[in-house]
Amino acid sequence: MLIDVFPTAAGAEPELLAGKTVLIIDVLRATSTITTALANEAAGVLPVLTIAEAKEAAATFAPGTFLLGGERKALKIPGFDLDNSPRQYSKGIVAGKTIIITTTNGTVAIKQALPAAALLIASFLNARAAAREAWKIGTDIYLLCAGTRNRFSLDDAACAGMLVYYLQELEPEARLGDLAFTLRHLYLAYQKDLPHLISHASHYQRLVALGLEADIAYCLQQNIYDIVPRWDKRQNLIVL
Ligand code: 3SL
Ligand code: MG
Repeated sequence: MLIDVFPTAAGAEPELLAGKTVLIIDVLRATSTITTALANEAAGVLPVLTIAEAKEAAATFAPGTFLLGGERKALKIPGFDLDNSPRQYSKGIVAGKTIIITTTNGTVAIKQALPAAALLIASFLNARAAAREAWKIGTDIYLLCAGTRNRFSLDDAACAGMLVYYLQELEPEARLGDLAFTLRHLYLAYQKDLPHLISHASHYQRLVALGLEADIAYCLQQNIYDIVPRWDKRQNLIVL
């Protein structure tokens, strides 16, 4: 089994992901938000690339059955119901609803990986469960970091390192690609204080500047959910 990491959504060729298991990582904040929405009993999550596409998709749902969520420049999109703060996706708000979501990096990474044989959503919130689920499938595993605007993002990379560590515990003979090897060591060096490592991330600092420290604290919790959202080709949705 090969385990490797792509540092940005744009860096992963969809043809390479075809037939593989892909774990999508956008710690701050899209994959943390999607995981939280489904943990809180959302019916499903529909990722789209543009605001226009989100509105078009919304028009196909009955009123009261969906919510529009996501961000541009980390802020709520005018006319949408929710922004990209996982703390907004509480059970009382999302239970039973389909979430149509568009974000700057996370939903781009998800779309990039649609040719994968299995597409799973990972974050610190569900890292152990996500690693176990990916490993059980038994194919090569690619960890696709969303990155920030086509650049390496330390928050996603730290989570990828943790996932590689968990995967290698499950499959000690796994072959690690160069970045998987490197990020596993990064994780091991900082595992006792990941928030300190991630505080150097430019996106972390941007969220702090917007007063979103509570979102960061929420997203950096480890293994609080034992669920793994996955793309369901038949339903065209992310579900549990
Ligand atoms: O990267 C993304 O897609 C977003 O999650 C970024 S933000 O934290 O909402 O700005
Ligand atoms: Mg991000």
